[in-house]
Amino acid sequence: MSHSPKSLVRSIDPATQEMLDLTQKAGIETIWDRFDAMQPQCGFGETGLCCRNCNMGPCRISPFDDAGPKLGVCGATRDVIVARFLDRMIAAGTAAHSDHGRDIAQTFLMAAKGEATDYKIKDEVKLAALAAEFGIATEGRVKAEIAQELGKKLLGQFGQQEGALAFTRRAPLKRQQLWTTLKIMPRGVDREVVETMHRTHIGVDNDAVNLILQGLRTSLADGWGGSMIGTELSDVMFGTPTIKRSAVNLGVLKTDEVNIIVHGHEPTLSEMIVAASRDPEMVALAQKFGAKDINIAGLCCTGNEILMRQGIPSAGNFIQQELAVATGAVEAIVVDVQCILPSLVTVAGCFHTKFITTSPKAKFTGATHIEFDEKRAYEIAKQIVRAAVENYRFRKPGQVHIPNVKTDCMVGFSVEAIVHALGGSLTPLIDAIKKNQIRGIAAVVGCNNPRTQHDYGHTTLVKELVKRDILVLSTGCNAIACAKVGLMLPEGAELAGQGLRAVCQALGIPPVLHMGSCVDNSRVLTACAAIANALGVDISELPIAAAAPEWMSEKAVAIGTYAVASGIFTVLGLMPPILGGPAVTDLLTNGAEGVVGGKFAVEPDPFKAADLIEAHINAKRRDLGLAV
Ligand code: NFS
Repeated sequence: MSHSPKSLVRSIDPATQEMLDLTQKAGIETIWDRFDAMQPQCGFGETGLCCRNCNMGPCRISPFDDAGPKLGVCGATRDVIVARFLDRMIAAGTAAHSDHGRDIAQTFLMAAKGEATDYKIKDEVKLAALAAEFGIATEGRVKAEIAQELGKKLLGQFGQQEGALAFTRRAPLKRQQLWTTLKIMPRGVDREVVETMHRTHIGVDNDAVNLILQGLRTSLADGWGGSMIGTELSDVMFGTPTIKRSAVNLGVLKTDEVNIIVHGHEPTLSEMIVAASRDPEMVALAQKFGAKDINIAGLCCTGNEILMRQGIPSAGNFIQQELAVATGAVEAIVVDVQCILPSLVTVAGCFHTKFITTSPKAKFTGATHIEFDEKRAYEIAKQIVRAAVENYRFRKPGQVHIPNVKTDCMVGFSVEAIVHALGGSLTPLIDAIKKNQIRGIAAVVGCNNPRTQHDYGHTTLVKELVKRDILVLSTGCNAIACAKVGLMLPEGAELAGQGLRAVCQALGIPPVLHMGSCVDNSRVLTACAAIANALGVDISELPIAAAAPEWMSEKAVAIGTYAVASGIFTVLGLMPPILGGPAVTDLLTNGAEGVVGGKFAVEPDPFKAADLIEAHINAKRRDLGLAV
């Protein structure tokens, strides 16, 4: 099928192109249309030089030395303004991941106490492992007791005021010592976010370097704190992901079934919706209304959570959400928090689709609100599923258009699943790296952004990396992009270089391993720490790198920053709003390496980004005395 030139420019994904043609014809506005309408965007904002932190502003400083005011009204320099704003982005991203982690910890604790009986301790092996890690006695104790103690300990991490976050102990000793020496060891999750908000208030911290150091500390509270707590406890409660098959893209929606899309981030809701959709009473009701069955599809990172654990297909990544609704085949799109476009209310309004919000934290004017309560989780999930099923009869067949585009994928690569696939330890992977079969590892993650062609940066970079024998660990919207082009099938190994291909073929795995949602980037940290510890080196000495080719959210800024603060070279495909602060830009893209062993690079061209990553990996290999 040939698509309009506009659709071809906007995305490389045929399902997206097809739906973009349709929405254009139908006059349904999408994220791309609003992005175009927003041009040209404010140059002060783009360079980070618009400060609205107090009511003497907004202060707009020209990035050029020769024009206009050089200081904010308070006297803040360009670098201070840029550093303050960047810190606030990090704090917001950390807050988002960590509030998710806190919700998981609270649900976990309620489950352990028997107050949220619909949630269970599914993975007792992981519970025992975490108990051992935290010095919790297990002898003669029932799992509920152990879980309660673990839940309390981890929930306590959010409000901890002193010391170090417990999971930082996973990092190599050298790394922990470095964080302590630099005074960037995260003390408590909430404390770091609050302190960042304090220090970026007018007239507090006015030294750009000191501000950035606090930004690093805050991000570490995300990666080694809030996010890691979210991942670990979700695994215990819902099961640690194991390798399984599924499918992605809009073609996973079904013409003859009730389609429910779960969208957002926290598995507490989506897991229950999946369970309720399998309830014989609900299935019978669907059949009564003429549907064959109930089909659940995910979107964004809650989609990744149920994809990894349940094999539930994903309808697409972030930027496809309006298009999923525009298929006219969705009875309900059910959301919790994060990455949910407010415009879904309008798009859903063009169809019979119910847009159901569930979190008291995330209401959307015009949506149907059915508030979720973990203590009555299954009952409410059934209520939501029922609302969707009853809506099936209002579907207008003439409005239904589901692109016949979907791709199979292999997912579920938790650290535990990788270790299992390797026969019980990471040693075979480390040996493959030593032998130069696998040159190194790159974590490619993050969002979509209408600033750049959808999925092009993600898939081109990843293809280039695997071609160069670099194993890719993937999460979030990158994972869905990779799955769409077949990189997450064992056959995807044909695109890999000789060495990586041989390893993948021997193990029957793809060259790109789906490690989960964005919160699950903590799995990448855990894996890197384990490899570094096995080799007796710091994370910054490993032949590894990270990239976020199409990032857009504040969460992505927090993730990129904790990667760098953990010693990982990180390539962004899009420029963050920092160029107005020359000293900050230099610190992040250059000086940081001498301090924390990691730094940022910004490279929109995925081929050049691959060159940067390859060069970095080669340099690290040389330093370790490994062949290049
Ligand atoms: Ni993470 Fe980006 Fe959102 Fe997931 Fe996708 S947009 S920061 S990848 S869904 S959180």
